[in-house]
Amino acid sequence: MVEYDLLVKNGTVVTAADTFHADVAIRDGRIIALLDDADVGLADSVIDATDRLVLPGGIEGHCHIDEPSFGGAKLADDFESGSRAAVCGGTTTIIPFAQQIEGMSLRQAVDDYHTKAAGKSVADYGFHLILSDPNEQVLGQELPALIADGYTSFKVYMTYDGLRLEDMQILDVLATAKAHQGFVMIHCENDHCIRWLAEQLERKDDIGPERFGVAHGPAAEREATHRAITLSEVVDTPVFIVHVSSHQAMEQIAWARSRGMPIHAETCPQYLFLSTDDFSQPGWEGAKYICSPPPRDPDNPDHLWRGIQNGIFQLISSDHCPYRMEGPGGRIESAGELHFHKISPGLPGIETRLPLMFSEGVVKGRIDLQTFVAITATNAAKLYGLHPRKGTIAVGADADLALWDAERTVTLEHAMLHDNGDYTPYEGREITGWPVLSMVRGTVVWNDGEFTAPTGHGEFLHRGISSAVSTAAA
Ligand code: DUC
Ligand code: ZN
Ligand code: ZN
Repeated sequence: MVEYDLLVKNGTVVTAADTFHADVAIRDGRIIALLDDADVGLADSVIDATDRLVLPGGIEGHCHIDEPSFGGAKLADDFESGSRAAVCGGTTTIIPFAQQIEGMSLRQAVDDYHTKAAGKSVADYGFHLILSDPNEQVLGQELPALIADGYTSFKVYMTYDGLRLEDMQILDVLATAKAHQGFVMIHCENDHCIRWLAEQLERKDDIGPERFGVAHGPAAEREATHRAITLSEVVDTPVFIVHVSSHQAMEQIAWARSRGMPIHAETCPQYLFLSTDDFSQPGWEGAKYICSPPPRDPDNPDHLWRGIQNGIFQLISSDHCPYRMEGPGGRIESAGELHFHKISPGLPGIETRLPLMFSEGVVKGRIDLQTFVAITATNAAKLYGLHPRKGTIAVGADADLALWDAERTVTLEHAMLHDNGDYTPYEGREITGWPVLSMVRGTVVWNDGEFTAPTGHGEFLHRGISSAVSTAAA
């Protein structure tokens, strides 16, 4: 008699709480038992996970896929290439953004992204919304209805033309979030400081890529982070600070958390592994590292690692925003000149997020396996309303698994990755530990070099209320 569709046998299961030996029994896409020594005769098929770590598939809570351009260049990934890159890197759920263009209804934005993703994503997916035009109709009707439909988180920007909201508007968004149990993510950079600093540099014709880090300096991020905390306090509702790059901004978050304020935050691999040294390389090479906010001084990563160890950051996200450098729609063509503010900002990273964090975090002893799972999967599931269905290995959860070879060493090259960009900022890095198999709802989608599921295997996820919001209300 067959009881299991699939048995993952002899692996070492790792969750945000424990590490233990167990066989994972799967039926109808869900985990139905964790067993000591399961009978292979009861399974339709068996994966031998001897010498493998069995982790919950990663959840990518911050990525830009098939979005309109940030500053001219065309984003390289659609839902097919972006989700393929995700699953090859051990990530099985992605939550990209559905961006509202000014003047467009939010519902229209969401419908457009459904069209972009359907039949293409191999990973399961939800959408955060980007609110660029929070008018009365949007805040009074569309947003509450969309929250009720499972779009429970939304991003607002303090900078970027066409996206930037004034503080009054952010307060209105926060008030709507509070009333309807939404969760607000904020891009924190002081727009006036950036523009003023950029103008000073332009006047001196001092416009090389490394000047991006001056115009988008840490003071602008620190001030805006503190302002976001203040806006959250005024409305009395939680916020999530996205892509924290500097220890100065992190210190604001630590300050708020030490006072019990419901401020949550992420940082990204680019702020842990890159620095101003990278975008100070000559010519277009430096342009490859421009993202907003930018990587900081070489001593900054040590501070951020301490923030991870101390729980100031709940998530590590990639902020995957890939461009090609070369060719039509690439960064070089769209910028036209080597000018720090004409180069579209954003870095690829959806596939390298987990291997980099495993190698530099777990293998180098900075974090333990439980923390690794928490900051790359479980906490995202909780904060974005997907737990306990996603982000853990437990009876009843979706069988979204990543099998890791903790010993495998790999030298990163863009040629081995699967996004549609034309470079990786991490070219040549030595990595120890590699995800060798990914499974989405019990279907193996990637098996050590081979795609094994049809394009479009991924399903849309209606998400519940963020744990940040439900615990703040308690
Ligand atoms: N930062 C980037 O670098 N790119 C896209 C969006 C963002 O906030
Ligand atoms: Zn942002
Ligand atoms: Zn982003």
